[in-house]
Amino acid sequence: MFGEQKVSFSGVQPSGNLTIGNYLGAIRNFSEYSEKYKTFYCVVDQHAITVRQVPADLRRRTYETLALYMACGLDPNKNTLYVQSMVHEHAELAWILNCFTMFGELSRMTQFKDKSARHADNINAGLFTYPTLMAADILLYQTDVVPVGIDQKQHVELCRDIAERFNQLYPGTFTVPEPIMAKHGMKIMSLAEPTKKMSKSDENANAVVYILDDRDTIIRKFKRAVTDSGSEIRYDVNEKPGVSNLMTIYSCFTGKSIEEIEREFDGRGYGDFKLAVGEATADALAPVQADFRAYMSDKAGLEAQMKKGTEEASWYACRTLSKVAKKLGFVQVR
Ligand code: ATP
Ligand code: LTN
Repeated sequence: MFGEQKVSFSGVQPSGNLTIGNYLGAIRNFSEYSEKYKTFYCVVDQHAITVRQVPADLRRRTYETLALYMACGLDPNKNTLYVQSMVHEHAELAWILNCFTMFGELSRMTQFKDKSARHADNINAGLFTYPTLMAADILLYQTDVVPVGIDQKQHVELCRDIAERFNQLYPGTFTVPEPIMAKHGMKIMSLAEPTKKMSKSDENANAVVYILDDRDTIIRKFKRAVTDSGSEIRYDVNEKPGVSNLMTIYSCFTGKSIEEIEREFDGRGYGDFKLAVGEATADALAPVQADFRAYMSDKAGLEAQMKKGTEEASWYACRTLSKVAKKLGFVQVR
């Protein structure tokens, strides 16, 4: 809560091409709060450098992520859209929170364990303390809700623990946030290995549908998607993880319930079904792609939005950081 206003905050890393997992699990749900909440949606470029990035790619993807936010329906006049590294309070609060986060807590984070296994040559301290930067992002804005995919739930729970610990020592400092997950779509699985999360950093491009893939590519990827033995279109995550994942995607893009989908494809084969999923996905993404291209063709417009968002976010961030500094006993003479 900032004053009387409830707050929603979330972030996406500009670390690769965004997938339909990012879209259905996170970005699409951001706009749900635009009317009633004060909303902050950040391009978290400082998180992205925990693994090596090519500077030109990071820069381009930062613009692209902001353009995608807007193309996915986030109106910059109703939502504060900005870039993390342009608001220096994030890194400052992260340092402070590092001093209130336990080594053991960070060691238990599954994303750290996964990423350090995948990047064994670069297990840097940033990768380890990543959740405290994420906690700083969230707590700076006195956030009530954090719309995320299920893979981020553990980080938001750690953020709650940090906030509660801090509040116990310095009462009334932070709002304790809650993770909010889409009912369906909180974990879209890989098309090649449907027991694994669809991830933008997957090396197999056929396992992943990107928001910006063209229609033919989308349809081809779904045609090739791994399905299960048998031929029935039935939702059963344990027995039929491939088909169940496709049903979730189809449900998210068409608004049809799982029961309606089972009825629609009763007696029909996987071929028909996969084509329908591909077409529904391509149809739903087409307007997002068109808007994305329009926003990307106006770099000055994007920069103006970044500037506006930075100014708005900085005002809130500065308020919280100076409250924290006062509570801690830092001298502030200005
Ligand atoms: P990486 O593969 O590099 O770890 P990522 O694809 O997980 O990245 P992030 O930028 O870390 O992408 O995530 C942005 C948001 O998208 C987060 O809220 C995350 O939970 C959500 N998200 C990512 N992948 C999926 C998925 N497969 N299903 C649902 N939500 C997802
Ligand atoms: N850690 C998240 C991205 C992220 C985020 C946040 C999400 C950084 N800061 C604050 C919600 C709130 C990820 O890897 N997907």
